[in-house]
Amino acid sequence: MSGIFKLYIPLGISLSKGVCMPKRALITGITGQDGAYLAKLLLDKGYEVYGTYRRLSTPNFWRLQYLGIFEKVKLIPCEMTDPTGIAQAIRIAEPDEIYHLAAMSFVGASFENPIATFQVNTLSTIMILETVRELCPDAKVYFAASSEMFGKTGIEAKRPLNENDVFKPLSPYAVSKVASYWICKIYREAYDMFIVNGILFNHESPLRGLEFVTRKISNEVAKIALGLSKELRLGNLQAKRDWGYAPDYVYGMWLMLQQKEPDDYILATGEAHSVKEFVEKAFDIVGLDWQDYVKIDKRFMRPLDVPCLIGDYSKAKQKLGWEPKVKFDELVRIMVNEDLKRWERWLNGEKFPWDAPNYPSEMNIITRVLRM
Ligand code: NDP
Ligand code: GDR
Repeated sequence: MSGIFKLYIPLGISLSKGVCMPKRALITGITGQDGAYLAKLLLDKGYEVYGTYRRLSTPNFWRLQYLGIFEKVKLIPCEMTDPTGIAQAIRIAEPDEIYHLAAMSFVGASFENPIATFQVNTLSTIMILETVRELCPDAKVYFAASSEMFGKTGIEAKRPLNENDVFKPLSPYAVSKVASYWICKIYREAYDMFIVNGILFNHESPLRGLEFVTRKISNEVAKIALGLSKELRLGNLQAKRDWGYAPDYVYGMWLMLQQKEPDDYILATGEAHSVKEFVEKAFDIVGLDWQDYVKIDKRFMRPLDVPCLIGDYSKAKQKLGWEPKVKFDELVRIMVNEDLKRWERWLNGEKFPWDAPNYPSEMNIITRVLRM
């Protein structure tokens, strides 16, 4: 494998048996928000980028197309519950760096589908580590851990959380990530592998999935402003999150794999804002009063919800030189303005890679919550 006998030099080049070769990265979940931004970053750095996607009856490459990189990445079909597919993807890519991002990433849905959440999120991580150990033990691995793992600690600590705080998860999703986090640490120590846990707080962008609250708000506010919608139905408005900008965070992922020693890092902004604040700011941007449009709907309440999560990114700042560039106000502006532009283009009859017109109304989705 290419990872074994290499001497690493900076950026996207590695020296293999005296020959300069582009570094090879494998991204699981390249069709998601982070996968797409990370692929763009690595291509810009000269990497050869491989990405796994799952076969769907309708292709889901809009983010890669939106960033203009669809033709530049090499795609490998791979379902994250299939060990053969995972081994095959790693064999094909012969990666120097693996970014394991694929996951059932929606916390709310993990209450609906806890078993699938574990199968996809936790078993896939073990399968990847086992395959790397067997085939390319020198490959560096990034695992997408999450602030959601802190759960109840977020309520008890009443301060920004750091890498030494304990995990007290409050969702099946969080437990699936805690299990993966620990398996990553175990493989790192037991087999001396380069494995990093990136404990990332929420990060958003115009490429965020529509079921996540920030994009749900920016998309619906844009539609309301243009007369395409009349209301925005939400759950817990009091929940506070530490929201950053996804392109800043994928840069942090890359930095973590460029260090001499593997370690775990938090990426965050150090500020928390409530869902209500996000809503107010978003409606302000289009000159409307949120109270005229927002309705509370129990279907968007979770059986358990972490009330507040704030991250302390000082270790990443000190060791990686990483800092978030985009903070809350600018993030809301970027997202609302981008969704406004897209709906305006759509009204003008333009076609471009974009998810919103094909997204079903959430009112048509029947969940367990409705039956409780
Ligand atoms: P997304 O939901 O946007 O992307 C998830 C990716 O995983 C998609 O490519 C998706 O494919 C793929 N995937 C899901 N299930 C499977 C499966 N069964 N087999 C193969 N592929 C699958 O998530 P993000 O990009 O926002 O997040 C990336 C990672 O970081 C996730 O692991 C998430 O849990 C974690 N994370 C995210 C944070 C955030 O704020 N964004 C914060 C902390 C952690 P498809 O496109 O087909 O659905
Ligand atoms: P989160 O993000 O659960 O933090 O997970 P999400 O945007 O789904 O929820 C944030 C907070 O908003 C509240 N909320 C609503 N959420 C949604 N989705 N829809 C609503 O209508 C709504 N109303 C209020 C939620 O209850 C919650 O408190 C994200 C994901 O990216 C995870 O993969 C990642 O690990 C964590 O961030 C860090």
